[in-house]
Amino acid sequence: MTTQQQERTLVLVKPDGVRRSLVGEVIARIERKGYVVTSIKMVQPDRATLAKHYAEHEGKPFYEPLLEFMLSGPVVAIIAEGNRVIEGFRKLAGTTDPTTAEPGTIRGDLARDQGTKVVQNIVHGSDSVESANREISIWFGEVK
Ligand code: DAT
Ligand code: MG
Repeated sequence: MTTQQQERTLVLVKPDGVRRSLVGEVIARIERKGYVVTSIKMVQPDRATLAKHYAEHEGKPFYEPLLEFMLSGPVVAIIAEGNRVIEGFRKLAGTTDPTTAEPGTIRGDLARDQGTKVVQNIVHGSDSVESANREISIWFGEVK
């Protein structure tokens, strides 16, 4: 736990979060935790970018609804840095299903199941160092 693991993670504020003006709320939670936002941009993603980002989910029942949802409006892409930020941001985000995500987390406090085919849960966060490097290069065109 004391080992230095200076990391970067890719955070997306998804279209539901942007529509609901929760960009500042997400950034505030990242910063209050002590992580540093080092890059940020708003983008209207295209299908090819999203297909790369969500390649691991291709073929799953929620894949097409997921891409449609992510195409439904702009997203804010953020690189956050800090010791163990990959795990730390996933904890800030809460579990995937917003109904059962713990209160105190982004998803637990701010999202709910809307009965749609894909869960709309405000944020994405990379789940490993490999994913973070891959996703940062997809959204920011660079590798660590
Ligand atoms: P996470 O975003 O928590 O890493 P994931 O990578 O498994 O979750 O899935 C990507 C997104 O797809 C997730 O944020 C919401 C949606 N999703 C995942 N599993 C789902 C399911 N069983 N039904 C509906 N949507 C789902
Ligand atoms: Mg994931």
